[in-house]
Amino acid sequence: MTSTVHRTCPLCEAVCGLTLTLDDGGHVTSVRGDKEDPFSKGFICPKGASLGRLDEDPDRLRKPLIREGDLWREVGWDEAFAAVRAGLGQVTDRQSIAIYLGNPNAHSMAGALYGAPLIKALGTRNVFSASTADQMPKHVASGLMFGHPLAIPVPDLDRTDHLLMLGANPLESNGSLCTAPDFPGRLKALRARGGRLVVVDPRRTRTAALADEHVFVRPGTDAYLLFGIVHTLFAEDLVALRHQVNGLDQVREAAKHFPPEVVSRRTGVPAAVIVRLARELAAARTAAVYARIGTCTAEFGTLAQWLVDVLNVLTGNLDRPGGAMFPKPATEFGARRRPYQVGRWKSRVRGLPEANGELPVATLADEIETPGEGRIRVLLTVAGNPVLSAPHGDRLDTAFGRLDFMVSVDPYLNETTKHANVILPPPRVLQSGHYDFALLGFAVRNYARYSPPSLPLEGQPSEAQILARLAMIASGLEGDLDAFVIDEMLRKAAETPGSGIEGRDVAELRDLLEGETGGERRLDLMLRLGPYGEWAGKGDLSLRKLLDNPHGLDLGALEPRLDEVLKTASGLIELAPPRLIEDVERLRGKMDEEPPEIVLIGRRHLRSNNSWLHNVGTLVGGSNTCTLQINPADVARLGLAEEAVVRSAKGQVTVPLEPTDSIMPGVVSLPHGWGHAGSAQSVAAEHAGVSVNTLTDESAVDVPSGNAVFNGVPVTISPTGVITAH
Ligand SMILES: Nc1nc2c(c(=O)[nH]1)N[C@H]1C(S)=C(S)[C@@H](COP(=O)(O)OP(=O)(O)OC[C@H]3O[C@@H](n4cnc5c(=O)[nH]c(N)nc54)[C@H](O)[C@@H]3O)O[C@H]1N2
Ligand SMILES: Nc1nc2c(c(=O)[nH]1)N[C@H]1C(S)=C(S)[C@@H](COP(=O)(O)OP(=O)(O)OC[C@H]3O[C@@H](n4cnc5c(=O)[nH]c(N)nc54)[C@H](O)[C@@H]3O)O[C@H]1N2
Ligand code: SF4
Ligand SMILES: [Mo]
Repeated sequence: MTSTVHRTCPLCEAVCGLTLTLDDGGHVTSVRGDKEDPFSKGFICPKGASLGRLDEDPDRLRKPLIREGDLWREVGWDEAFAAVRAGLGQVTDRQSIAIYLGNPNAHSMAGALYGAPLIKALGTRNVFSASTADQMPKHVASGLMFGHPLAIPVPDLDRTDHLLMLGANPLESNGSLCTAPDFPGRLKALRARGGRLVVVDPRRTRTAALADEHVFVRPGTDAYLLFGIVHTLFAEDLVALRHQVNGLDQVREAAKHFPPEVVSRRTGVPAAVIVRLARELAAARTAAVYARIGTCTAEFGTLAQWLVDVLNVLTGNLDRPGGAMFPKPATEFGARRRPYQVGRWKSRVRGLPEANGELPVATLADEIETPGEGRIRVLLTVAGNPVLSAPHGDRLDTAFGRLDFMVSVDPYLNETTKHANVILPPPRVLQSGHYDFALLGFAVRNYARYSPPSLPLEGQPSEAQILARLAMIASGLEGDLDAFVIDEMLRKAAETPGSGIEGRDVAELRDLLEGETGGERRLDLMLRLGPYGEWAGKGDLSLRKLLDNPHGLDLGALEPRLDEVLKTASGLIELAPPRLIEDVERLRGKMDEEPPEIVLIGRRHLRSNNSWLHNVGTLVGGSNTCTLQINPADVARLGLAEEAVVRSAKGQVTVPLEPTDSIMPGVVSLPHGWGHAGSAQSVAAEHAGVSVNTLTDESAVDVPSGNAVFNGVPVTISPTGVITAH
């Protein structure tokens, strides 16, 4: 007997619907794209197709582990949690505890629903996450411009006439901060309907190859390029505002310092091309500018993210169909926030600014190593592998060895979790419910889909239960965390005019919620109170409705909604936030700087996922290997052979070369997430590679956001000196 289940793929931001066949033992016998999913329409990529193999990986932990010296002992859950309680009990100063929340928290219900309560229970400001190795510049720019860090406009991919894309390669990554299953198909459709796609990247990527035009840019210089475009719009009187804004004059003034002929020297983009990019953007019937990781994890990440939306505003494309639009996710509801601020507190050692309640992961090692009050002595990691993914991760590898106590919630024993005293493994993906609380807020169509667990838990706790239990241990409270959260939400909504349940009885409403678990009941509540919810009065969405529609529900094309989204104190778009105008001085200061001879950038491969899919045999090898892409002219100039030594201010690695003219001379690229030598994961150990974050520099950050800088790292390259026999 086989059974068929439908569920959302949790492996990347594209949220594809999958159809899986399971045998009696719960073994996955096939994985296909779900053709009836109205959003992904049957699309699947090699990672999704390997979900069964990943889920059944024999190296996955199934029981908690406690480390005793260098040895690991499998233990029961009660013993594991008792060890956590004892470990956390050692500390009296809450500030000496830290938490790192890794990328998969953005993909799990547990991360979305229990991450915040866990942070609160820990009572520390030492909160770190993948966000400061990723998109924090976008949050800061959006927070300052629109008043909310999650007010992130996405390109209206399916309707735009012109897409200017910088530092993103969705043909490999499947898209980011732009949830769009079958991103490649959507780009092809854009071109097929006569639209134009321009890609700006130091590499001619697969996405660039599909575009109408590819523009090579020197790494780390996108803010200059974007300013050159802004300059041209003003100089040629091409500004076409559609919204009332604050700060137009300041932007015009700031842009005067960045004429195309000047920024051309820094960016390597010819002035005539910059001018043309501006004219094309202005002339397009509708257009969107979209920029991702290549422009975020850079020295001027926040300025670049800001200028992207400055361009969307100046060309009249913000908040209109075909332009850059704000999605309306089903679990959003109108909690009022104070105007956005950044830098409300600073990190202890380097004085780096807080953003979104977090400190930069680039300073985690400082906070563990530097003595004094508030030194981090205890660390919790949830779904993260910062030894491989944080800047200069090698230093964290040493620093983690100095902790008094460490707990990791992770299905693998890996480069980071090997330092833990206790590892708590979440159950299989198929045993977990799935709803994309975070990613549906960036979707190019409004859409919702819930996947209940496909297999029973068989005695172990769900990841939600693990995190809830950790929160209870940390807070010292007893009771049901979900019931507490639900009552709080209901109480607030009952007091809020226009919530749809104003003045109603909390206990009576609580009884109406459906769901097998606290997490499901919280989802039900958020759906009902959301913009399509049965209680908010504009629809009939609830958990029940999603369960009745296992392929997902299309909630329509994006619609203009700036008025609802704007949360600035002025009620206007802040086009020139003072903090960013201040940072423009830093940009100007480096305008005439001589670029290093060679700089390092990153890249992603279709069959990769940051640091953790290398143990699935079908996903490693072939094109997905850890090689240094380098222009053949550099290979010749530097006298290199098959391998080379790459050195930075922080470390060195020896890597095989992949000469290719798809990368600019003077730029080399290494993917991140490798470096599994000696790993307990057998397949990953065979395909170890080296960690690019041996080379990256934690002392360099994007100033306004504290974000890590992974692109534009100065390196030198030399022959290995090994003579190969022929
Ligand atoms: N040089 C360089 N470094 C980079 C980047 C780059 O481009 N260049 N990219 C950065 C970016 S964008 C990001 S997001 C970070 C990502 O870096 P991290 O936040 O460290 O995340 P991952 O590397 O994806 O590691 C995920 C961990 O979560 C575990 N895991 C997987 N699924 C689950 C689950 O369901 N529950 C739990 N509890 N654990 C799970 C895996 O075993 C693994 O240990 O890396 C950053 N690092
Ligand atoms: N297959 C796969 N998919 C993934 C991931 C993965 O590891 N593998 N990771 C997921 C995560 S966590 C994220 S955040 C997203 C990221 O999604 P994307 O942003 O699409 O990430 P990349 O594919 O790394 O594309 C970044 C591009 O930026 C270019 N670049 C580097 N430096 C610069 C620069 O200074 N300027 C410009 N203009 N371009 C530059 C690189 O050459 C690269 O082509 O992908 C997600 N999806
Ligand atoms: S594109 Fe992303 S969501 Fe879709 S199948 Fe692949 S990994 Fe899963
Ligand atoms: Mo990321």
